[in-house]
Amino acid sequence: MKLSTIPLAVRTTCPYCGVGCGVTAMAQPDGSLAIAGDTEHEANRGRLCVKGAALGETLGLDGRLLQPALRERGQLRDASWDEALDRVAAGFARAIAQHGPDSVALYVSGQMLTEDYYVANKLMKGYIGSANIDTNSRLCMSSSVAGHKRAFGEDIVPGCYEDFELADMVVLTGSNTAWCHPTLFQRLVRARELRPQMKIVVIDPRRTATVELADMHLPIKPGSDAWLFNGLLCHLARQGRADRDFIAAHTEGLDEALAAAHDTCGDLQAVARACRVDPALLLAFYDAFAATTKVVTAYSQGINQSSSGTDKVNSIINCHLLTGRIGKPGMGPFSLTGQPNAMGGREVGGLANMLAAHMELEDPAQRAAVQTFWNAPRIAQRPGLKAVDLFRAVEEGRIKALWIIATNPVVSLPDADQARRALAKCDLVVVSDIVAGTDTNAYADVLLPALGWGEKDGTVTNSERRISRQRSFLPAPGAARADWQVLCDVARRMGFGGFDYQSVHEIFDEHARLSAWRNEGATARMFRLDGLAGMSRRDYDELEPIQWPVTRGKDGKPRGAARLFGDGRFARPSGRARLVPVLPRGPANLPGDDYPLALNTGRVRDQWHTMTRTGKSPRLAGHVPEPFIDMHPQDALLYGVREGELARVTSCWGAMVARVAHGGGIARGSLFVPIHWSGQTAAHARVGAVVNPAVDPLSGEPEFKHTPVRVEPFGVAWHGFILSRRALALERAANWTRIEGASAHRYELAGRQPVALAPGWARELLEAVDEDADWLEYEDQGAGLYRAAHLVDGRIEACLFVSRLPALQSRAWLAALFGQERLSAQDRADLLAGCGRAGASDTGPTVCSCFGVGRATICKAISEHKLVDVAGVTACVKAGGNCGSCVPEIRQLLADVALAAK
Ligand SMILES: Nc1nc2c(c(=O)[nH]1)N[C@H]1C(S)=C(S)[C@@H](COP(=O)(O)OP(=O)(O)OC[C@H]3O[C@@H](n4cnc5c(=O)[nH]c(N)nc54)[C@H](O)[C@@H]3O)O[C@H]1N2
Ligand SMILES: Nc1nc2c(c(=O)[nH]1)N[C@H]1C(S)=C(S)[C@@H](COP(=O)(O)OP(=O)(O)OC[C@H]3O[C@@H](n4cnc5c(=O)[nH]c(N)nc54)[C@H](O)[C@@H]3O)O[C@H]1N2
Ligand code: SF4
Ligand SMILES: [Mo]
Repeated sequence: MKLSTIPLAVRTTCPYCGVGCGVTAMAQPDGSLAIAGDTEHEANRGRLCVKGAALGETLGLDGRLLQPALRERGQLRDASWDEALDRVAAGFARAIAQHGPDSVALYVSGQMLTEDYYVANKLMKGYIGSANIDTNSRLCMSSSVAGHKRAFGEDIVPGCYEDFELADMVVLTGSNTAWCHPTLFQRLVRARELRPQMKIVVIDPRRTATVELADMHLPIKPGSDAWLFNGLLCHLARQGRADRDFIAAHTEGLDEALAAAHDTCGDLQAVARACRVDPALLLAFYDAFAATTKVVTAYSQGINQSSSGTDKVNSIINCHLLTGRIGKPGMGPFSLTGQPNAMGGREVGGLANMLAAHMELEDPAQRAAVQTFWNAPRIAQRPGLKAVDLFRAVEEGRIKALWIIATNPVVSLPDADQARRALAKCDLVVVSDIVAGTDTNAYADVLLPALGWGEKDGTVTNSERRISRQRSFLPAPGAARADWQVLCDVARRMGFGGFDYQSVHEIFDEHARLSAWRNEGATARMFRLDGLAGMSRRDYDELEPIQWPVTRGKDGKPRGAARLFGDGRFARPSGRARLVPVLPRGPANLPGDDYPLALNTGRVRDQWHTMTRTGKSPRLAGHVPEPFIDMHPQDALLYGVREGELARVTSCWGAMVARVAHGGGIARGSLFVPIHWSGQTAAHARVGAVVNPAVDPLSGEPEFKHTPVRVEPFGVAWHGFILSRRALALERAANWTRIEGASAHRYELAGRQPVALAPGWARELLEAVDEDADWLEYEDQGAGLYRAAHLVDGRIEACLFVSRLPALQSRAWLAALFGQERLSAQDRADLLAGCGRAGASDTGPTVCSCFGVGRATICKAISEHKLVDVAGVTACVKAGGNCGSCVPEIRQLLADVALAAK
């Protein structure tokens, strides 16, 4: 890519997780781009995790959607913006005219910038007059939103990242922080190095990478958090830890909450049974929590993604309210947000049950306030459909036109095959994305190319309420345009005024002014950006990261706030926080005879969601090169599946296929499958199809962490892999998965037909039809071995290795051949022999992605040099010396090697 036109160094914000790290992008003399952590950004102070560090590798234009496209007679064809926008505006207008405003919907994303989000919400709620705009934050943060509103009266995270460093105990529940919020986790680990008395507790049914660095792990039964925290509430009360003054002055509902907790969780033994943990361990945790004033309880999807997610959130907040441990340095409940702008979306009211600027859709005065401010022709009168219901309404034909922006619901929704059915039936599906090939795009009638990270411009808000600028430093590729511009264009074509913005600065200013609009008196909202209203374009462009609420200091400069509620004032009409009575309940669907196991789903360290961006980086591909089904070895034995072989996971809703793995620290009775693979990267590994669509009754957040399933062998006659410079269509393989290597696509595949039966099949598979090409082939039918390579002008184009067993040759030395312009005679012989020369041995899956160090290299160094700690490993092979994300895995390897040596 030509980067010579970009300014020298631009300070921006990472587009991945909610930590919201500051990034500096620098053009290099060779035209490439160097990415570094912004040392002045408070969130990360110069650190980046490996996903952030690899951003430069994901910006190439291959695979990008560069031109609008329209579907005609089943085929997509390129179109002009005019044509595409007309089609969208006319389609929406027609549906509204014929079936009313609730017959159209927007499904948007926490990866949009605040300015994009603001415009989308304004269009739908204020001008179309329906609240049928929901977002993938429904799948992510909505239980926290609902919990915050019940307890505090407003969706507010009280604390900040510094609290993690100031605390004496940090409880991480339902959060694999080491992998999902890596730089924050590194801050925490460093703080503990400085103050070893500080304790880290992890509550997670799995022994995750986060657990490797924890002082205590409670491997609770999936879904049992509310029992645990209700039990803690009782324990704290019994131990006299209730802060009487704080409770009397600043809370309500204590008696009801305590009564509910006592009724259900008054007995420690009973709680230990409900949570399936050792009572002594539980008591040790309770005692430590009781004895420590400075406690942060941070939580993420193990809490939110549950049919009782909102109650789980409140059971945590209750413990902090009882002890008055909130709003002060080093303490408080802390919801870790997932996406880069999960927070910003909530500020503008992007969810179907919110309005804008933290105003309430169901409050007539606030509705009128927003309508007046927007000068809008109408305003949505009631909450719209939440994501899962929205897609049901689409399938039932109640939604006629749907516009999806910056999310990939065919992969990420629960019961994801339902999402497919819904989109297939919908009259008009519009998709705005940055890449051309996604599972969702396949259902688009109109495809709109969006600007991506580095090209788009605006603001995002991270988990600690810190607003940061994402700045553009790359030219717009092809015909791609910013999402806000496209939304405004459609709004104008639908005849709406109020969308004549010239820049993101104007939108932000309107958003800031709205936050202060009629915001006074007893019901004043705490979310306010008064201090940022009226900024000049230049001030906006130069905006330094700042935490809301933002007021103006005496010097006239914007002043942020690190913490809220420190004065004991909450956003409820009484000014008091509410302890919510919680009656714990288990997952909606429980395992039974047909589906005896519980499926848990989540993330791996180096991939982001559906891999449309991280999937482009070879550096990130090596850590987990394939989808997997992690399960306990005894369960594998029981259900007749074997490590390394393929298995199928089936639920009432759908099925998926991946390779069985052990070692993910999973208890008996559960499976863990990563969420990242889609129809673009695997034949059958889209786990969303298996996930049950049960949701929390208040928040509507799906129960992604718990679906009853069964597992069985996926029988195949052979296993194989392909390295190919060209992307291949592998429809004929029974199963395949794909990742990107440095010079070749890498496919793992498996087939049902015996290889020998179909002569010429391999040439077809590799698309090696060129008669002039070299075709090397080796076959041993008795042993079930087959190898082939396709060369053009001495350069390797593709190769295929097949065996009856899943353990095939190392891909590392083969991949190296793709870096060569010509293969030597020795290379050709090696290809047929199926092994590289000595010294080119496989280093195994990547552990340290920053320095590309494999597992085998680390294990060898540990045993040869008798290494005993991570520092020793780093000194010897560099692994762990940069972002630190792999430190937990290095610790695990140190333990494994020590165990093996005994
Ligand atoms: N590498 C990477 N990082 C990411 C993302 C990514 O795609 N890749 N995505 C970002 C986004 S949008 C989000 S929302 C966050 C998610 O961040 P996390 O929530 O930390 O990640 P998950 O892997 O979804 O799930 C967290 C843990 O919850 C545990 N869990 C399951 N059931 C229960 C339960 O009943 N109780 C408890 N206590 N724990 C349970 C799971 O075993 C899992 O380890 O990550 C963000 N960061
Ligand atoms: N089974 C299971 N499913 C889950 C979860 C789970 O834990 N388990 N977690 C859920 C959670 S927490 C989340 S957040 C979701 C995430 O799920 P999705 O939001 O569906 O996943 P992404 O891959 O991030 O999708 C973002 C899409 O937007 C595109 N894109 C990127 N930047 C831009 C832009 O600037 N403009 C536009 N228009 N498009 C852009 C990307 O190419 C991509 O196609 O998944 C949810 N689904
Ligand atoms: S921790 Fe999150 S925000 Fe920071 S670099 Fe990594 S993915 Fe980006
Ligand atoms: Mo998320």
